[in-house]
Amino acid sequence: MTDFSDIAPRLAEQAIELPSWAFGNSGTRFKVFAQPGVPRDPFEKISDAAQVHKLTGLAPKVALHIPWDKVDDFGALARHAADEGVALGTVNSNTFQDDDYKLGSVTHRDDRIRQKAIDHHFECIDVMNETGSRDLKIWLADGTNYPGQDDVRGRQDRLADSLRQIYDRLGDDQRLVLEYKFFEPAFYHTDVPDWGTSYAQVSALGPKAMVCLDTGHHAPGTNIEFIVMQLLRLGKLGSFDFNSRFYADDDLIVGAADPFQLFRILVEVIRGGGYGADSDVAFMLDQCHNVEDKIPGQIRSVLNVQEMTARALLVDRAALDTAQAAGDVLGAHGILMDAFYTDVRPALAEWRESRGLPADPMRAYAESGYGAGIAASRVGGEQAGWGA
Ligand code: AOS
Ligand code: ZN
Ligand code: ZN
Repeated sequence: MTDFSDIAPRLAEQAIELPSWAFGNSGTRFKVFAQPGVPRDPFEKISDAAQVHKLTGLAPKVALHIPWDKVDDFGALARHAADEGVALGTVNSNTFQDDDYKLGSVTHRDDRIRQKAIDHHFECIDVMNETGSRDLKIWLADGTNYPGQDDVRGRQDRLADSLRQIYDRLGDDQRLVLEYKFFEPAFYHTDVPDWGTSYAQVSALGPKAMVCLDTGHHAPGTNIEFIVMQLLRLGKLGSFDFNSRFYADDDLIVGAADPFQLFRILVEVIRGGGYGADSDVAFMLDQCHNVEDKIPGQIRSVLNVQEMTARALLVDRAALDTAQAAGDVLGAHGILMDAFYTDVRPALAEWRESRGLPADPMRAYAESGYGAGIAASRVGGEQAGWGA
């Protein structure tokens, strides 16, 4: 098997984007549990995200959500991020919270509402121009609840037209990534339900439009690594939203529900050239921490991605190719499983120390006093929620 020392340099190429909304209070439709010290504004969310990067070296960017992270001066927010040692990343649009969007946003039959949704994306691009962000991520809640409720073909055509208008606004170095999700909040049909629909829509737009794959947005049993392989093969995998699902779109800590699935996904990422400094694939988390502490929840998440990345890098590709070519079914399978079952945690702890990082970032955070500090100092104002 490949030796850890051979893959160590490649681990330094890992960069994971944290979602600003992971640091706000969140919950289910039953209850949002408030936590002490939760940020009161986007500046404090960035400061919390920066702790994750400081202790792990893995999370140099923070993704924003507009309007949840709307500030008067995005230049000031970008400077604050730089002061904290991170940068602003993907801008996520939001066309799912206004009453106007009850029956759709960029697919809506009413020209006024559809234009409002398009204008919101123009506003997001204005934000990107100020923050220096590369990616506009579009996730749409558009869909219907009942057969016959609307003409699904007409909606698809309006979606294409709206995306075209948004795409045409992008700068030369900016991209649009279109996320798919098979259900929720609409339960009969969703306008971008699967990778095929996203791929068809972004392919019609041009080279700056890509697919975003959220690991929680598939039916149980879906072979997600196959989709990863196909999108990389087609040159259209723009970004990931990483999280875990047990049942639906659970948004739990990545690698918690099924570490083996995360490993298999990362094997295909590496196989397809999606990993490393010269890849354009953005690795975002899309998670909420409803009952656990948020900053440690994010630290645990990026460490989980790193552990499975290390295991995936350990796959002996030459031996695997040889076994596959020889038709050695169980031999090939065994080579993959040898890498998966390798406990890389001690080697990663040493790797971190060699780079001036704490061997155990979870423990380092607990001992840092940061959590107690924000709980004591952030007492006035309104704490941010999963939304604003
Ligand atoms: C929604 O289910 C999608 O996963 C979105 O990517 C994301 O969770 C949302 O935009 C966060 O608000
Ligand atoms: Zn997502
Ligand atoms: Zn989701």
